[in-house]
Amino acid sequence: MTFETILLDKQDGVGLITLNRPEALNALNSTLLDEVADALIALDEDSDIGAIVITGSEKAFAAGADIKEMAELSFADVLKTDKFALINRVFEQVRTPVIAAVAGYALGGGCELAMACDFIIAADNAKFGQPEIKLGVIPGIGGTQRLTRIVGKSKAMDMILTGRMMDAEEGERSGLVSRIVAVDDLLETVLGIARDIAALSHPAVAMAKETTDRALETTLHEGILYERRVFHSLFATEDRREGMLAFIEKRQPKFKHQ
Ligand code: CO8
Repeated sequence: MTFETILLDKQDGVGLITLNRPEALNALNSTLLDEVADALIALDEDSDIGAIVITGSEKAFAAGADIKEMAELSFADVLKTDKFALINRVFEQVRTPVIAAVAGYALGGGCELAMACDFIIAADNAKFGQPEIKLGVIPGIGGTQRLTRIVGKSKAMDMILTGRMMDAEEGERSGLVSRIVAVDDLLETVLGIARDIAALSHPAVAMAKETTDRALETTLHEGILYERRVFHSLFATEDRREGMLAFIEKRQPKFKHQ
C-alpha cells in the first residue's frame, strides 16, 4: 500500500499510522482521511497486528479538518459527499485497539480523530480544542457527541461554545487523556503500551474493547448482562485456558490468539 499523506509501519504486532502533512500541521484533507480509513481496515484485517497507534508530529497531532479544502464547498457539496461519514464508520468497525499518541495541537477534526480512538496518551505539550465555532461551523466528526460523553456537558459546552484550548493536564483531569508523557518519550511509551496489548490474547482484547464500548450505548442492566455472556464465551478459547494455567504454574502465558 502506498500513501501520500500518512506513513504506515508495522513492528512487533503493532501498526503505526503517522499523519504526515507537516506543511499544514497534519490538517485532515479528504485524501488523509481516506488513507487513515484504508490503513485502519488493512491493519484490522492483519492477523499479526494486535494494536494500532495513530500519531502526528511533535507540533501537531492534527490542526483540524482542512479549512482550505472546505472553504469553497456548498451545502449540496458536503451533503452529497457526506463528509466525514466514512471515517466514523471505519472506527465503529475496527476491532483492534487504537491508541492516539497526541503531541502538540489536536484541534477540531484532530481532537475528534483522537477521541474516536480507544484512548488518548498525551505529550506534556498537547493542546486539545474544538474551535469550529470560530469558523462559523460546529464539530463535524463526532465532537459534540464524544466530547460530551467523555468530559460531561459543562466542560464540553465550554470547549465547543468558546473554542478555547485545553492543555494536557486539564485533559487528564477531565478524563479526555488517560496518561501524560514527556514529549520526547511519547512515541516509545505508546508503542510499548501497544506492544504489551498486542501480546495479549487477541480474542480477549477484542471482546474487552467491544464490551467496554457497549457501556456508552446501552443500559447498565443490558451492559452487565452482555459483559457476563461475553465473559462466559471466552471460556471457549484456548487462550483463556493458557492464561489461567500460566498463572498457576508461575510462568508467562503463550497466547495463540484462538
Ligand atoms: N486547515 C488547513 N490548513 C491549516 C490548518 C487547517 N485546519 N491549520 C493549520 N494550517 C496551515 C496554515 O494555514 C499554515 O499554512 P501556510 O504556511 O501555507 O499559511 C500552516 O498550516 C501552519 O499554520 P500556522 O502558520 O497557522 O501555525 P501557528 O503555529 O501560527 O498556529 C494553530 C497553529 C493555532 C494550530 C493554527 O494553525 C490554527 O488555528 N489552525 C486552525 C485550527 C482550526 O480552526 N481547526 C478546526 C478546523 S474545522 C474542523 O476541524 C471540523 C470541521 C467540521 C465542519 C463540517 C463541515 C463539513
